[in-house]
Amino acid sequence: MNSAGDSRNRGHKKNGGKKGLVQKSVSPQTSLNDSLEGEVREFLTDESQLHTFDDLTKVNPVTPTTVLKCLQARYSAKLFYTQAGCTLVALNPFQHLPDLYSLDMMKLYHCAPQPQEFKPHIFIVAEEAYRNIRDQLEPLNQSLVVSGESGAGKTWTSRCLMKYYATVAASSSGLKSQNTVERIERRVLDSNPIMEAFGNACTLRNNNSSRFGKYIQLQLNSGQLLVGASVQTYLLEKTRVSCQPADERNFHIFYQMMKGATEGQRREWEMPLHQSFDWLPNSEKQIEEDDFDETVEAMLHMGIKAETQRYILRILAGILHLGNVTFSSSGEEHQLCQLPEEAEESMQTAAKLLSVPAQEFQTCLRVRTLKAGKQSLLKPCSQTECRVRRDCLAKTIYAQLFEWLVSFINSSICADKSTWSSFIGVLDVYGFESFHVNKLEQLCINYANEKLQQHFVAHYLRAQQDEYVSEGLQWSFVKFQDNQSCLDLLEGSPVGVFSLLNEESRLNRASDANMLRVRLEKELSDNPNISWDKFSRAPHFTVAHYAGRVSYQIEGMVEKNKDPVPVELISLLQKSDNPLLCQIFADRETENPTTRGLAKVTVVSKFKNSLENLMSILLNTTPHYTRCIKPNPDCKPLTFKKEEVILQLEACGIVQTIQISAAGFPIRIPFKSFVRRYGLILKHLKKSGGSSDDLHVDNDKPPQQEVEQLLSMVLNQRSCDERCTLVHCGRTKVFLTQAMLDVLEDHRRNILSRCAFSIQCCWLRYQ
Ligand code: AOV
Ligand code: MG
Repeated sequence: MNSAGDSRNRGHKKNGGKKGLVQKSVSPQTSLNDSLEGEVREFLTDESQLHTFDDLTKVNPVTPTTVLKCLQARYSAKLFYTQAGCTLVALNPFQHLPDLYSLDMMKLYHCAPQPQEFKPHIFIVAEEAYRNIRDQLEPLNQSLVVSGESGAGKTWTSRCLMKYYATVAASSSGLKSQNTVERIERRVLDSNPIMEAFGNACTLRNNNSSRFGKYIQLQLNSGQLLVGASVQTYLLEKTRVSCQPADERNFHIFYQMMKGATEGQRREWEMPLHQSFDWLPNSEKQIEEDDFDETVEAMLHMGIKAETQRYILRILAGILHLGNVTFSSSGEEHQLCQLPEEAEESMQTAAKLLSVPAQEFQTCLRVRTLKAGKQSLLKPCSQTECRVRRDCLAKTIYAQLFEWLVSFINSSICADKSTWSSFIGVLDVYGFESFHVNKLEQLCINYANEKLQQHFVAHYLRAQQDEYVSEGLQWSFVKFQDNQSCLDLLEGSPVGVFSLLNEESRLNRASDANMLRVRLEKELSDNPNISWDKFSRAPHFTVAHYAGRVSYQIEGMVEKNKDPVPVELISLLQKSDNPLLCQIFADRETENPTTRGLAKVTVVSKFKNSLENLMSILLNTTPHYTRCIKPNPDCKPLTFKKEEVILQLEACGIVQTIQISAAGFPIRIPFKSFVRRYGLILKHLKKSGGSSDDLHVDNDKPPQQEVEQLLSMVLNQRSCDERCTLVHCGRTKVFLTQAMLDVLEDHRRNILSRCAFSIQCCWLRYQ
């Protein structure tokens, strides 16, 4: 494992991007934690000072309790950001803090020679990534990974990062006023309200919950100015269009239309005020995201013309009317399901708004075409089948429209490859989910989190240990959880949850849920990461994730993975007179997927592929991790619930990260550089000790001997055990704690000032 990125990052962090040696931090906290004499780190005794620890690795002892206390004290003191070694912990303030994110604040962090000297802030992370590119450090491209549970502040933080770059790296003009965020910067920022209107919804956990994952790459030219961006999205929760969990809502855009439409639009969409739609529950709830004008304006800025917007909104209105179509059972297997009178009306309106032939529309929803060789057989659908087809139509249209929007946004903001030379990627993906009932979506989301956790562990924790080992250092590490075995369980081939699920999906068997359960139990019986609750009513399997155990419902999983769309529905949409609707389905196959057998791409295989792509991008970039924490489940300002927070700290491995960062030796200096900087201390000590050794530092002596001699003279008052907690010599470099570095720096400074003094005396005497 290459640890260059890690040690480089740490040196860089303390050093404000300058190569060479680490400067003593001048933050107010320094004096509290570091002392030249006596204890290296003070024990946590004075609780009134807890909030002053701006880096959790400096808290001693590092335990979940002390970390928690420290975070709580900081939260009360309105200090929402705290460093945790290489990770930034961001506590959600749940209140508007314009001063904390003002233009002045951006300037402060951007223009500071060493932004790390200021209080921890998301702008430090942003600036660090930006300076890494400026200083051409490898790997050049940067990834800002923002994680945390639902409502913790990932999307908010991602937006904040984008705004920072759109301001400090604005190609249109400098840091003169807020209005300078124009043109490309403006369009990049406008992608947010559009994607949030279509991809976010009000859930029990978050009024503005992202129902898709997002990775945005901000493209910088050689002058480090923002010249464009590209967006990649993951797994939109399209089931929400036709089925909203209790007390939750559909995607924001539908409510925005309902609340913000003009009279003319209402007439066109046949949507009088207070019309009720089955797929628009909880529309009485007022949330600030219900801002239609903002979405419309952002779409205009993005280059989506008024006419195209009209097509988009007609499609959405059509979907809403489709939701009011109900079917009554015919009672007879060979008879068509009937539509109640109101449903008939809704069906007509939906057909009109989707601009598809009404008769064919009705038939498609109620009749299945079975292909037997060259012959087609028509079979009336049962009431349930009709509903499934209706929902499927809505979900397919919505998902395809979302995909079209994302590619439109990309075409509008992506710069030509020849014009940009580096990028900063911002990753905002759904956090770990564990609900009462967990389905295929949760399995995919939690799998993504396992992958990210592995990346994090590999990059920061394992990299540290590996470097110690390769340098021959004996150091006992806190145990960290490696989640490879869970990943093997999920993605293992040929036997793993996903491969078995895919196989069952391709086999197209009748009782697939049962078959899947039988196969999982049989083929994964030895795996300690999976278990079965024999007594639960519906079949489940439970996975031991790094963040906790989650039970997944097997019923419906195979069907969801197949994600079948009846070909008749696709052909219908291709006949639409709505040019946009027609266009977005133009390339879709109308061949029956069952006849194409194994070639069918499943939901899981598609998701796995896009995740693999993402992981390979992350592996080739310098990562920066921000962990967002939700201090209370009710989204209330200034409320800190310890139980909630500790679970999140454990789930993201923060405590372990802090322990490793604090227990280890974060500063590493190659022997030669070490001698170059501190050689004069050795010379001085030899001289003052009356050593008969040659007083000048011997350049032919191997630098390691030089280093060891120097350290033993500097630390001659300390016991062997004590020395081991301060410094170690590896094969090629010295590993130090911050405290040891401070000792050396002070020695060096004293000697230099004494030299300067004697030179001055000589000079005076000479005069
Ligand atoms: P999420 O992205 O992590 O959840 P959000 O970024 O949507 O969470 O944050 C939830 C809410 O918390 C926001 O709507 C803001 O009101 C508030 N918030 C978060 N960070 C800040 C901040 N730094 N300052 C002020 N308010 C903040 V989800 O998308 O649900 O996983 O799927
Ligand atoms: Mg979000």
